Amino acid sequence: MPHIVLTIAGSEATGGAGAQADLKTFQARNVFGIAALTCIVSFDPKDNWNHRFVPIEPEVIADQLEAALTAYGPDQLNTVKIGMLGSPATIAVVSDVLSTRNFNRVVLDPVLICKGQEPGHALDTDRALKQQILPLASFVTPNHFEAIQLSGMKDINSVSDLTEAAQRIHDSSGSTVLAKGGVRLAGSEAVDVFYDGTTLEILTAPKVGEVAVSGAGCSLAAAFAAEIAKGVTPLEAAHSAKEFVHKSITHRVSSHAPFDAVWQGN
Ligand code: PXL
Repeated sequence: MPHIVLTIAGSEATGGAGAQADLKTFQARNVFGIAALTCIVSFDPKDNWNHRFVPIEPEVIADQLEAALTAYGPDQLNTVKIGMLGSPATIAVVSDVLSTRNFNRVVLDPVLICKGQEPGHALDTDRALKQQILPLASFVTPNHFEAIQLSGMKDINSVSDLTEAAQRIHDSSGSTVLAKGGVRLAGSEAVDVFYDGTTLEILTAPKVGEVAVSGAGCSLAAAFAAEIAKGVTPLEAAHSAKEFVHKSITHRVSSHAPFDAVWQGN
């Protein structure tokens, strides 16, 4: 029997990011992936590929989670990855459901702002995510922008800044942090920082170009979730997720969209 991992995430119709990236990653890492959708994101080719964002009704999110959590009991399903939630109403329902089951492993990819959302609305969403979801997370995987938001730092310009952000986020949330530098920090290496309160590890892989590839962050968090579901230690999971995403970026897929998408296959 494979290990089972649930993703609670949005759909991104070009297939690079969101639930599609999570499910492909789960398959590639040999775990049985299931998904509850929180929103539908459709990039708009007529408007500079900005995000069109439609939330799914909270009751429909609750229905999906009821189906998934009833089908798979706590003995089978104890790892969940959370991606884009996108609205305070969605956050409230996900937080309620998460509190009803003692998931040992909640991996929060704290997708904060989606282009195309109202700024005021996005601020409410950020606040709700910090207040209601972050306290339930055992692991949090912020990207550069999210690490700034969650740590309260002014900016992150170096590996030591990213390290400080990871430490601050750990200290305020209690979660193990895997902070993703991606292409945002200068230099030839893509650097991530792992910090669990005791172990601090700088993970590196050569950058594959200087342009962000869609789905890299989602796939890193999903691969990390798949590995810990199998019982791998968090630090080992971070290393193997990093290697997996490096490979997935190397095999990226280009399209008529102005960004490439990671490919988790060969
Ligand atoms: O990469 C962040 C992300 C997560 N989830 C969904 C998205 C995006 C970015 O486009 O659309 C659904």
